[in-house]
Amino acid sequence: MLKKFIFSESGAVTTDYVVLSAGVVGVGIAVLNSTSTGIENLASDIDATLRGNIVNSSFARQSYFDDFENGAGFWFGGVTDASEAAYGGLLGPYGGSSGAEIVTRTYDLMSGYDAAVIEFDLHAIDSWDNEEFIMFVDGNPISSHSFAWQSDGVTDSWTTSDGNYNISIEPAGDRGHIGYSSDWVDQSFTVRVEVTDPGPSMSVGFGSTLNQGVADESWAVDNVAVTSTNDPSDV
Ligand SMILES: [Ca+2]
Ligand SMILES: [Ca+2]
Ligand SMILES: [Ca+2]
Repeated sequence: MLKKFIFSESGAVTTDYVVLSAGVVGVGIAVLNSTSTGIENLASDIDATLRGNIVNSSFARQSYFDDFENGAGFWFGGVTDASEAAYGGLLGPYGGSSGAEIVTRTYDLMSGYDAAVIEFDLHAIDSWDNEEFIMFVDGNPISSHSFAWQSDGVTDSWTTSDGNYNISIEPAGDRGHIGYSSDWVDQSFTVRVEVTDPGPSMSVGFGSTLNQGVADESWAVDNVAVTSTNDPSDV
């Protein structure tokens, strides 16, 4: 199998081989990152290329993007599902985690940028009763937002007083059944977080205080974009 990939001259099959080997190469890159600053940038570039998810790299900005149409990628604790046509592939659905961070991804941010922008779609699915969806950056909760099945929009919220985070959340449509349990209505939101001075790497994660079964109430995220930039207003 492997031999066949290596000797193939087909671009499509070669891509398959790269995807196949990316996990193995990643182990080596992790070691390089921890031992050599000089090699780190090169290792990071190769790593990101193998992941295939730097979608826009220029002097102005660098972006990572996950649409979860082909699995959870480098999300630790990641599960994906594509069983609901209206949602497509998404990270989740997840039930409660007692407020703890249940899924996270660490991003290597290119040097030379003093800000980062995190953007994603949030789906509040089925019978929410004012439980909290919690966002984490570098392992620390930076915000929580509550939803209720019988109410449109956000029903309660908390955001950190740390001035390095500027958080916004907007409904992406009216509340109504979109997917999963047809007994309960759902609502989607567009979330944006501007981070000042994120440092050379930044982890982004999520959790919730949902307290019933995942088939009864859940959350999922999709289209997660993380962009290094000097001008968040341009992202
Ligand atoms: Ca998707
Ligand atoms: Ca539903
Ligand atoms: Ca509940």
